[in-house]
Amino acid sequence: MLQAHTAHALVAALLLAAPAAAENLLLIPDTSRDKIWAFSAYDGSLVSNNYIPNDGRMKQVIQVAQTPQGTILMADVGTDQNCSADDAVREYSRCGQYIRTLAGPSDGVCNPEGICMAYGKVWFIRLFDAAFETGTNGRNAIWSMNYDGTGLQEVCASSTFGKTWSLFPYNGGFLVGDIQDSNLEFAPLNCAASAPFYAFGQGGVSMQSPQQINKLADGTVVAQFFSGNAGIAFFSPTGELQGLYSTPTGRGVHPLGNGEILLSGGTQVQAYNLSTGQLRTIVNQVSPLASFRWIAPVTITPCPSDLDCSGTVDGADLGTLLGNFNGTGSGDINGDGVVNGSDLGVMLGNWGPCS
Ligand SMILES: [Ca+2]
Ligand SMILES: [Ca+2]
Ligand SMILES: [Ca+2]
Ligand SMILES: [Ca+2]
Repeated sequence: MLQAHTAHALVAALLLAAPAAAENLLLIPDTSRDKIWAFSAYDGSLVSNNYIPNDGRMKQVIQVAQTPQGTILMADVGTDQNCSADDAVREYSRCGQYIRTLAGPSDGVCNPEGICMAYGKVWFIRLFDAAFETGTNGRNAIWSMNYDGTGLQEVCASSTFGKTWSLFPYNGGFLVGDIQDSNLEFAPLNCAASAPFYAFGQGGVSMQSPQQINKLADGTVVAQFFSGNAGIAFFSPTGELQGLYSTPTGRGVHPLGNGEILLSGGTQVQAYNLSTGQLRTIVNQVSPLASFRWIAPVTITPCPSDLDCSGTVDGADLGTLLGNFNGTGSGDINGDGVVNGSDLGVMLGNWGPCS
């Protein structure tokens, strides 16, 4: 039978075990250091410059996307635009631990980059670059798979996909950035009527190498362009160019909760203020050099009792806690320096799936 003070501690811990608030973050790969940075989804402030550390697997992660079960998928084009073993879509836990590889060259998937969740599945671009990739029958295409990696298939390979790069779900299909002709193209899921959403040169400007595409709350489509008239471009919902603002970033674009727009690329992460037209620098990481890619939202539900980050508080976590009981280390959930009944109470209060 529990002693009174232990039972008291258990009750207190159970009362404290209410789930912590979920954290909304924006994750940006840094392909210079091969790690993932995290920023506040509200105002873009830096949360961590090493949110998912370099694990030796990441070679050139362009974009991440979060599955409904909370894991993080990384689209990695590998060391170059050739098709090699380090090209992959990999799955990581919400704690940033590698879980498994879901797609790679043995599946016909080379140079995966733009990745997103839409229409109940995972979607990504498979880039074919004739200058690099030889000896395969690959082509530029949109691929999909289920959240668990099953059902992997090429869905759409339009003849107008010159050299596809970015992917954004839009109007029942996708907007696709083509870095060969610098068009933004709309492709319905069956590719039946793939056509320019915005064709290069319209409006008398010459934005080239379209990168991330996104949408603002009012329906305005935004895209970053990396060369030519580089910067952030604004489009009506039907693709008329409405504005162009030169930026030093040219890669990622994502709306912030405070009404600003987060921009990424090169060594910088900046916020663009639509009202004032001003850029606010959040990070300019020159030494060691950063190379920021695209911006993806994630919601991280804290689950400190899930000691092994499996997504569930279960017997494995309990075993670790009991193994360290009256000592230190994994299982000190409340951080008071000792693993004891208080931590056990918290764990029992969190028992089951994390979210
Ligand atoms: Ca590659
Ligand atoms: Ca095209
Ligand atoms: Ca666990
Ligand atoms: Ca403790």
